[in-house]
Amino acid sequence: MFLTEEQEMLQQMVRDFAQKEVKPRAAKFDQQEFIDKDVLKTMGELGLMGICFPEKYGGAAMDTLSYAIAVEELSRVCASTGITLASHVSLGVNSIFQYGTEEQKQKYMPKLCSGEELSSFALTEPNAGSDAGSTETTAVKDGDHWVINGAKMFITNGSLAWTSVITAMTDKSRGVKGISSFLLERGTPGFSVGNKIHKMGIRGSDTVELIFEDCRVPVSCLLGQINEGFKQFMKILDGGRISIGAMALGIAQGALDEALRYSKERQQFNQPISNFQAIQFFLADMATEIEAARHLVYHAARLKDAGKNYSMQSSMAKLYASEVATRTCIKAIQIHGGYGYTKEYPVERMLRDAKVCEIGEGTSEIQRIVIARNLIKN
Ligand code: COS
Repeated sequence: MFLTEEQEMLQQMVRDFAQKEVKPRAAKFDQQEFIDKDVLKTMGELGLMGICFPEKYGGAAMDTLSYAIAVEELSRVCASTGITLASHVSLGVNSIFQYGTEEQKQKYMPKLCSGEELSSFALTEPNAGSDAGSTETTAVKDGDHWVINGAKMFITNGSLAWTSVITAMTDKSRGVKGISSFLLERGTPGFSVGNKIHKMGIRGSDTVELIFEDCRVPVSCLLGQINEGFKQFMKILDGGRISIGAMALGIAQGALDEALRYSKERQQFNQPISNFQAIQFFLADMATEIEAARHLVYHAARLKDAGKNYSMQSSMAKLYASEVATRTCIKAIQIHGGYGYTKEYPVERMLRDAKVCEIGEGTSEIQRIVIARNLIKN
């Protein structure tokens, strides 16, 4: 779909890597609940961990569309690997790139972009999910330090990350305009990793609680402007939603790949089931919806690259691609019949993985709110 030569080369490179190195181990990652370290290391060597950041910070200086394509190709075979990259790039590293001081960027980005270290982004709390502004974690100023107390929930890459961008209430009287972001390093006293979350899908991806108990950090750990944290992370989420759309798109494409292959191999009534119109209609609908989702995801990425407003389009891309992914996986299982319902075939894992795309980085209902608010305000 109208890619530049550079984007096509990137797509081929990630596809080769994903098919050769990741696909054969995707079921294992799902079962063991972690991704083998060498996969992340190779992703770093391929330039994926800093794909869309400037070379001066160790990035590969590619565009957002290339990044979306990388997430798509990885998620096509293993969504756990796709979301590990997406959380790292869109949320963890991008927060530092967008809001960090030059000193913070110089200190953290090269190791994060090379894949030597991972990053996480900790916004969600036990009592602050869709209502992201009701942050209960607090940061209280004490001389030239901040003292942080609270807990974060469902944090992707949380136990592996060297850097965690966290949000905390710095002025409760100002509501959402009293939230700030901080950049914390692993091992900071008072900052610990809580329970590992055992999930239905994307089980290879690291998801944990983070805990802050009188965690004292110097004022230099503030990320961006004081009390501007809400707007900062809303902008970060706008970009993140493109990558979750890309992840959903990849899962859907992977399910179609499997369904197509199976329908040509599986013989019933003395012929491949792909000869039957019932199966053909499934395949046609799946392919059409995937193509529409791809247009939305790539369009949002292109708007971002062109420096245009893309908030509504990234929500549309995420909303539509996520719902397409779930529908496509259900159809792929139906085409596989009884075998699709077993762990012998990857489509059951793909359905479990797809479901999270309708929940994480803003539920489908939140995306509809963002889209509707944009429509009404314009
Ligand atoms: N970019 C920049 N600023 C934004 C913004 C965006 N995308 N969205 C909101 N803002 C600003 C608003 O303009 C407003 O500032 P002003 O009063 O100065 O205009 C401020 O932020 C508060 O916005 P709003 O009143 O819309 O906040 P709400 O509490 O109503 O929340 C939703 C809005 C529901 C959209 C938001 O809480 C949300 O996205 N929730 C889901 C969070 C999420 O995705 N969690 C999963 C995280 S997984 S990493």
